Amino acid sequence: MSVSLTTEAPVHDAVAVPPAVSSPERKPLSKKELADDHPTWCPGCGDFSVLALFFKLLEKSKLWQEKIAIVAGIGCSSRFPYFVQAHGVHFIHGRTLPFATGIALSRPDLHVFAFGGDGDAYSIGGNHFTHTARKNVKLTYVVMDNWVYGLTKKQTSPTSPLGFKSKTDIWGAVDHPINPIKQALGAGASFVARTTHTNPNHVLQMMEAALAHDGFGYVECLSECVEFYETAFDASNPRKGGAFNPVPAEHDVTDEVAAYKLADAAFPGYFGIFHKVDRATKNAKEAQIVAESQAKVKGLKSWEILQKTFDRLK
Ligand SMILES: Cc1ncc(C[n+]2csc(CCOP(=O)(O)OP(=O)(O)O)c2C)c(N)n1
Ligand code: SF4
Ligand SMILES: [Mg+2]
Repeated sequence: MSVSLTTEAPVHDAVAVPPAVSSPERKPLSKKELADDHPTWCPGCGDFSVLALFFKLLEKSKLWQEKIAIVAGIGCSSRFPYFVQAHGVHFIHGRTLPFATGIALSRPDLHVFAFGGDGDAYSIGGNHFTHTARKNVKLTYVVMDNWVYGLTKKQTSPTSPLGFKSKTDIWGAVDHPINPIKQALGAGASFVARTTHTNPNHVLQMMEAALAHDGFGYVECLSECVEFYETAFDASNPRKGGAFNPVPAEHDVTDEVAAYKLADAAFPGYFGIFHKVDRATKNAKEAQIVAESQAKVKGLKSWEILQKTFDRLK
């Protein structure tokens, strides 16, 4: 994992926001080239599937490691950047999205992926989740939800169901859990999908669709913590007698109210794309403002404009 981002690319000097950079001529990177440190997750942890499918995603989409940045907060799932040979940042707990937003806005030549857990995303980072969704920052965010704080050894998380016994709720969780899909819809997310680590093809499909989305591509992925919440998702796993219910084919992904109703189904609920609409990204809006401002100062570089501002303040 590299921790520094090179700065040769123009920061805010670009008018158009180029898409994630891929090149059809270059050979796709293999898992061997993409893998970095050996994951430190417990054997059987659902996070392994997400990592394996992320490698597949990069290979399939021909995204080069020097053209992506991976940002995570703190948690077992947030160790993700260590395991990928690319630009990566293991940041502060819950602050994944502000950091990822900064990179996405200032480096339009990179595609930003953010990974994290339910605690990082919906608890300490809950406010950032809301605001990044409403601002429609162009990045791909995969939340590996295990309904528990894994790294800190079993505390109740915002998605732990009522009655879940943990170190913070020894008699069972009493607080109503949040529904991440409803939360994302309520915040105005432009792409909302749900998947589960036990269905690899589906995880890959959802990540591909999120990556292709021009905006905030959010994927809620059930990822079992075999150490502190084993069997949590059995009801969604056909191999354990559960049911994997795809979002009905007739569902209109542009219909937010229909998406909300689908998200209201009791566990195991539905899996697939709940919502997808085209809305201008913050990246495009900012690039436009910058271009218009720069047109007024004719050809000056960003630092020269900044210097002029400082000079005025003297
Ligand atoms: C500011 C701050 N508060 C609390 C912690 C302790 N802490 C580390 S990870 C974590 C929860 C992680 O849970 P989750 O995001 O669900 O990730 P998981 O380990 O389950 O993948 C907490 C509370 C911290 N590192 N920093
Ligand atoms: S504690 Fe749970 S979430 Fe963390 S690595 Fe182990 S199985 Fe995975
Ligand atoms: Mg968790």
